[in-house]
Amino acid sequence: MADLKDRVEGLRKAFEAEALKVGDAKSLEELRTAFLGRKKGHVTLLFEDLKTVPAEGKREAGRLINELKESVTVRLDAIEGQLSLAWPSVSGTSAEAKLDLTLPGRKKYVGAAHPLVLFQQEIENVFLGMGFTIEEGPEIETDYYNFEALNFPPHHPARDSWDTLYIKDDLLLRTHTSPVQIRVMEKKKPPIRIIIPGRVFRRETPDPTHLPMFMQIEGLVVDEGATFAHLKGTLEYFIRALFGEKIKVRFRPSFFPFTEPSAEVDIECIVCGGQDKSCRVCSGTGWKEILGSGMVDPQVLKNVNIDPEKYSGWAFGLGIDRTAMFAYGITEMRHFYENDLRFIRQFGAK
Ligand code: 2U9
Repeated sequence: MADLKDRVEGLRKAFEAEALKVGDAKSLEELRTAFLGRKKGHVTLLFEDLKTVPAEGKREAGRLINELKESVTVRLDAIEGQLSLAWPSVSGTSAEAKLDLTLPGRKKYVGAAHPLVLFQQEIENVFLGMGFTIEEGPEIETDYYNFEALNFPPHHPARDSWDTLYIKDDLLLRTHTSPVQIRVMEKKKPPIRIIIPGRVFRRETPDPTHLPMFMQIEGLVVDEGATFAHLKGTLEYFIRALFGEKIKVRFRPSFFPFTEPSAEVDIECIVCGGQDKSCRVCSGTGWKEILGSGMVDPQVLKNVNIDPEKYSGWAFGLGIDRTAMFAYGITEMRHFYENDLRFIRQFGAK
């Protein structure tokens, strides 16, 4: 038994000495065979000798040999790992082992914000500068928050123009970010001055200007004495911050179930300047609609227990994708979501 213990120790030392000399796959395999080879490996032969150890020492001897086998295997695998990570030798003989030091290096690109994120931040910064704060909410909503609280009665035909993707009867993908305003008004009392950016979903067949998922930003102000004049002044200020001081702006009457009165906001077509009768962007009208807006319907305030006799509100909404397309002269909305680096790298930081 003492004899076997000495042999195990001797082999361990001999293996360590040999392991330090291994420098390539060939010498590694030679060492593996010398110690673990199926017929004549040193460790394998130790197992043979185990048969001759008297019964009372067998258990201990078996343990020692197994320990040696385990540590030899672990060490051989570690060396193999190191060799596979190592650079191929420049002086190697096989063709693929040689490094071609004349090859140009690979350029490393630094990540950058997505164009839609950059545009969203541009919009957010204008409103943050006017004292608005940013709110967010769930993309999966109930019928109540997406429709009913916003003055769409059940089965009302107005729901048809918000082509909705349902998950089940009472669960849907929000068609606008407006449910977030309802959630905020339920929790906070006026004055409220918030913007809500986020993804929204509609049942659309994709084409160059429509996608079933897009980005929206909406805003809401509720306060004592909030008026349409504040709405108009704020949105004009926003448009001029984004498109320049000189841009022409007009407000047009419109209808939304949740605002009364409502208005859509057009700006002068920056693509043709109103000069091209066949302009693809403004269809020759010279105007491009960029915002919807209006005074919050008193019924919507009642729905969240805000007294419409004391408070009034105004709100607006715009499509981030749509507006970014207009601002950058992009004619295909799908570019934003395909993440082709040739497109993405044209915006912001490179
Ligand atoms: C509450 C009260 C009022 C949000 C508004 C619009 C008008 C609007 C569209 C613009 C383009 C959506 O992305 S788009 O298709 N939005 O025209 N949104 S007023 O009004 C609200 C919202 C919440 C509680």
